[in-house]
Amino acid sequence: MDKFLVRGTPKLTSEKRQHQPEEGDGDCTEDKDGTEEERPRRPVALPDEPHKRRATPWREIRAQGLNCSYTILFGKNEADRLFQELEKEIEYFEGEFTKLQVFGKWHSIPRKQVTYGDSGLTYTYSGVTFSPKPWIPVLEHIRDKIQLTTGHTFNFVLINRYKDGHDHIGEHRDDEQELVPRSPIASVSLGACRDFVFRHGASRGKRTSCHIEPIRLQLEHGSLLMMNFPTNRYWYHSLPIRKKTVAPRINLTFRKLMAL
Ligand SMILES: O=C(O)CCC(=O)C(=O)O
Repeated sequence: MDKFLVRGTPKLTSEKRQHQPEEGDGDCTEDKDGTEEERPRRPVALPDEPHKRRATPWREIRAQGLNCSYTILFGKNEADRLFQELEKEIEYFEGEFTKLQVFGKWHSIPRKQVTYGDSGLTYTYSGVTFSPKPWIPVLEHIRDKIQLTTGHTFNFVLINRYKDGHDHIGEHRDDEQELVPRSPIASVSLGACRDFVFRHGASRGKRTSCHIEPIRLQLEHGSLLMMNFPTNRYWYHSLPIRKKTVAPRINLTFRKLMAL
């Protein structure tokens, strides 16, 4: 899953993830592309502030082969509290698990990463197999809120921490063989608002077979982005470098894995 292209590398062969830094004018200022409609839908998200208890509307994001939904899952106070608790409780991988192999060379990943989940599961990408750490209360709380809100269940979470706008993740699809086929991926963002870009597989690289506009989103503090099937079959996503961002961000992608 997680492979990135080092600047100047001429050609990708087996890579699924590419690091393609894109420098924007600033954070969370770009226009949104793609088809979107705003309407209340089946899951009912209740903000944590009692005086604001009402369903948060979902934004439906649609394009050819892309099916995503976006909402604010946690109000500011709750999101602040969760961010602080994650900062205190999460123990990120160290040593060999902080490196990726690309073209036979090892590179440090430009962020911190860790996995938590049900025991017995494993997740392999870039040739490294990760065993999740056992669930802790703050992660169970976030997972349970997503499950209640969406009706989907999750047994694994990949956590990425970006210390500032220099940390990033390259273009990739979440298409590992361990994922339950057609299961959605639930992406919760806490901390700095960052740009997030979807690019259709047919529109990547120099020799593109067609031109499909990328879709740019801003992932806000407390937000939930549901990446539904078949999004990850056709679209790559990335969190580009944004040098003006100085604040940290934590992203949690909840997934449903099969025990292989
Ligand atoms: O930080 C993000 O929003 C993206 C994380 C991501 O792409 C992933 O976990 O696969």
